[in-house]
Amino acid sequence: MTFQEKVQAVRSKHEALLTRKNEPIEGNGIYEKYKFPIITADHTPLEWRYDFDEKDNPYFMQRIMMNATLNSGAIKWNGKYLLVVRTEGADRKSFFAIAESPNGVDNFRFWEEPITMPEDVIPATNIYDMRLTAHEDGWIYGLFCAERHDDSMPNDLSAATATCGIARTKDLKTWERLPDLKAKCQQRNVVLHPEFVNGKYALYTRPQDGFIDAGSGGGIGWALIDDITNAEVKEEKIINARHYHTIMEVKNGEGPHPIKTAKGWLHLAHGVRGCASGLRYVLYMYMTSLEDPTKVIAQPGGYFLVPEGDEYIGDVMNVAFANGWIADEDGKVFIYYASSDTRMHVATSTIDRLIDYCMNTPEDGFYTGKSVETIKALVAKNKRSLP
Ligand code: M1P
Repeated sequence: MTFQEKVQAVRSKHEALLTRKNEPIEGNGIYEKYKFPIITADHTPLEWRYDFDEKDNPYFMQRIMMNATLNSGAIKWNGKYLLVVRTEGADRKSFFAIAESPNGVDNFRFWEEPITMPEDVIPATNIYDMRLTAHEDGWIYGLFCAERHDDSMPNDLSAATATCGIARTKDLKTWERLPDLKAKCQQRNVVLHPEFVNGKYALYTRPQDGFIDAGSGGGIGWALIDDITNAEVKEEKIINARHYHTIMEVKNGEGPHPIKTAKGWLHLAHGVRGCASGLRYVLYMYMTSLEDPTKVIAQPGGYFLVPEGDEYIGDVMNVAFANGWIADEDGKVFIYYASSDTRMHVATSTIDRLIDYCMNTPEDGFYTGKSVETIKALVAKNKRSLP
């Protein structure tokens, strides 16, 4: 093959992938997953990966390889479905890049260049998992994890710290970096609530003892912030706690910011438990009160969405993770989740179905006996209602 023929072959294959039609697969009544992942490393622009100059790249090899496209923030913007994709190169560095789709389920195409995220005082080694919030103050905020080496352990090359980075934008192209969140402990999975609460900015937090270990962190926290341009967690209370022998025994974390509905705030989060094969990350939902967003009013037991089939396989196996969803005005909801820290997927549902799921799924009774009682109560109900 000539150089030009190789270029042509790669371009055609790429275009076919980008324009591949997606279709829902049979759902569980709560949501429908889709046949194909929506964004993979292969979706990233060829110009990021290849040098198209034959003189400099006679073998037409990839000069910069991409490893994964995962945990993406989401927003509807000028009628398009936009994901701020955590894109990871072969060098393990994540960066943010926007991919846009006309319909939310396929034809995702990256913008020409990744986002240049300004640094805080100390540059971050890695940044990832942005949660987008179009706040009522008029800005679009991106809160993300800023990871740095933990210099208090100079001999441990794996020792790291997680801090919440904060940036804001009006056009998703130019970002203003604000100082990182100040807190008494490490923080990951921090999310900005879209409305002021008592005149203050409100954060969902996830206090943690170490970089990986949530330890005594307790669960998803809530903190009011006086000044977002110099944000500090002064007081924090746990609003969604972890519990022994549940899907969130080891840790949990808020997903995207909650969706406001007539019945309360709909939340999507991830829960983690340990097992022989390592950590298992699944998604779960809960609802909080409109009058008091710190009060949980519905908490279905167990998981909402888990990795299935090929979704189990990837860089970090057995992981479903979501930090973006979009609710359309007609009530359709696009849930964007990553599988096994490798690729992005979509599942669709509606506000009404998600509320029904949250309000009518039995809670976790925390004991096996309770689970049996719950099943038997349903059997009895069905006996009464069936002809
Ligand atoms: O590897 C699974 C996930 O692990 C972390 O999530 P958490 O903070 O809840 O432990 C994050 O690094 C996340 O990006 C990753 O998907």
